[in-house]
Amino acid sequence: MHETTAAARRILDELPGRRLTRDEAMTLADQASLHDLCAAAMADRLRRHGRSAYYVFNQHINFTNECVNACRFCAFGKRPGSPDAVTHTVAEIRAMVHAKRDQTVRETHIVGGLNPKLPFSYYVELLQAVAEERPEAGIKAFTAVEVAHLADVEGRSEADILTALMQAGLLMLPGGGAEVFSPALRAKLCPEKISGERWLSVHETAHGLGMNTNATMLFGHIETFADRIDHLDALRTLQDKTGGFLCFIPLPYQPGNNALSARGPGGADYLRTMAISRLYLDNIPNLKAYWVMAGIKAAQMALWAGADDFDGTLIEERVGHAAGADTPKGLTAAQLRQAIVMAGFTPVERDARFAPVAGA
Ligand code: V47
Repeated sequence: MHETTAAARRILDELPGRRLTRDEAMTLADQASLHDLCAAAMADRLRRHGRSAYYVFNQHINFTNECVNACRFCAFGKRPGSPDAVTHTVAEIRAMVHAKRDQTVRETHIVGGLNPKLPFSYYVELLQAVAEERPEAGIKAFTAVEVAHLADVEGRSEADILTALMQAGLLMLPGGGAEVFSPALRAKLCPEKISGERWLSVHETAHGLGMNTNATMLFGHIETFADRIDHLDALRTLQDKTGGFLCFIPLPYQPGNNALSARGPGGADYLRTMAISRLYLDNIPNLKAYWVMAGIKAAQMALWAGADDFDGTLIEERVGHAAGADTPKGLTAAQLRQAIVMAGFTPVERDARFAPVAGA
């Protein structure tokens, strides 16, 4: 595979300026060459972002790995009572942020697991402490899965929970927990997790409250390309309604230390998926090449397949590395800039909401 067929060529020739249908996206997935897909996605990303490739000074923080959901692909979460389960106090999290005070950080990315012992007040105090320690960084924290869990435990609406979290300092929701929306696949991959519909509904609520969010798709395991396009279609439909998504992140499945026996996508599949995502999601401004899970070299190539964001310094990533990601746990800004320049793009520092940092 793949020489571009006449049918796929016709679709590519009609781009840009026309929205891909689901069937057309499937035709491209099955019948367009990698080269032609990347050329079309590159033309699209050049129109949106020119040669800029964004990166951010960020710090990843994981407050707990204890989780009542046992997602089959996840090597990070530990069952309650497991000897490997760790939950940090708010004071410990504050100290983690404080310990990096000498480094620039413009985005604090906080995620954990569903630990039923943590009361809602913990989440509020956590945000308040991080906002106090690092007021200049936007806080991107707690996935839709955690928001739904807190709403259920507290017997409050998701809007109520989100409003209280925003008042405590929450700027954005990260894109995690989306996995693939197909109910049949979720039943196999993550049966305890909220449905795709509920994930979308939490994001719709957040957008309605004026909060931006990101979206992910976990791919390269047991799903088909049709499942991926259904997932993209659900995101595009919601984005038409709300306009609240800032960034889409295709996450290549990492096969280590987890209960799923699947291999993970190869490099060509990663690039095809990025390119089709860029072409399909005409209403989402940014696409992230998440170097942690893609690998630095594939992430560099993804900048030629429609991606414009290289994510960040991270300091210490744990979710991908628990599942065997063989990348460093963090990169310096100089390393990120060098990777972007060596890929043929112009590094542009951004903040948590994707605004370029003036004077950077
Ligand atoms: O939701 C879990 C995924 C996600 C594996 O919003 C795995 O900017 C691959 O969402 N292989 C968390 N992926 C990470 C995430 C994220 C990362 C970077 C930036 C942003 C953003 C969001 O990691 C989980 C799950 O989908 N995940 N296990 C695995 N074995």
